[in-house]
Amino acid sequence: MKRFQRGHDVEGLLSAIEDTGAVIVTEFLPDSALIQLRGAIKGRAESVKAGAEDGINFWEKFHGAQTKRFTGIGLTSEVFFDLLEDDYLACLADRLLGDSGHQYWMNTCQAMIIGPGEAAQVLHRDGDNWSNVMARTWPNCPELTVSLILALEDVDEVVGATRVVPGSHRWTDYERSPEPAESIPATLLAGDALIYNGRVFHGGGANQTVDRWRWALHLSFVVGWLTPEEAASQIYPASLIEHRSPRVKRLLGMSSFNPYPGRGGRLWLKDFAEWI
Ligand SMILES: O=C(O)CCC(=O)C(=O)O
Repeated sequence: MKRFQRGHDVEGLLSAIEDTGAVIVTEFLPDSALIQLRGAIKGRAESVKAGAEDGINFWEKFHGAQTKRFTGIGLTSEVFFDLLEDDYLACLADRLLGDSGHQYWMNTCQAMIIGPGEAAQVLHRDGDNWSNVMARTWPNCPELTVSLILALEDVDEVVGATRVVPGSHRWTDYERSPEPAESIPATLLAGDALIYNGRVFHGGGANQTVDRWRWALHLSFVVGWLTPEEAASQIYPASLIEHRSPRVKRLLGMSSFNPYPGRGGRLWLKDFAEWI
């Protein structure tokens, strides 16, 4: 996987993502923001139990019994909003999800804190959240989603670095499943970010330690004509959002979707009218 310093031209990043499916951006988040975000997430993690509690076996396994996850990151850290406004990430997402006239939602922002002894997550494609679109249009499906994993502390292979199967976004056979040995770890220093498209196989790595947690934050975007994973407009109170930029409002589902200049209908309307 190629590594680029933050600020490297977006064309270079795009061509690496096109080639491999993923790229690492070093020093993605400045130290001051990193310290603030890490503190907020560690504080909240103290009251979160490891494991999914919905009683659905698949999700318990997918999220990991020893792993802590939570969303609503903007309820505890203002850095969340800075990330939504981040010019560099916006530029990349605009290009990757450009088919939707640059209108996309935040898909989800969640802490992914892999605990000691956790097994490797199943390798999967994030685009399979919308598998009907993926399966029916593969291998020519539009880019539906783009994801970022930000290291809040250094992340090495033994603590559970995300594993990526390079080039798997270009496999012609949609049904082909990767062997674990085809994956490589995305090791990150605190503040670095792994950015990957919705078609590449990847998954959280096994945490082989007995006492270290893998501290990371996931942030992803999805095209505006699909339903995001996190119901942001139900999580964030209007008072926290209404004074923010049109971009943040749109990302969090607090304004309409208009496909212009693309084709298609306006969506997420109020009495047939667009709103913001
Ligand atoms: O934790 C990770 O490194 C990846 C997690 C992931 O890909 C997911 O849950 O969709």
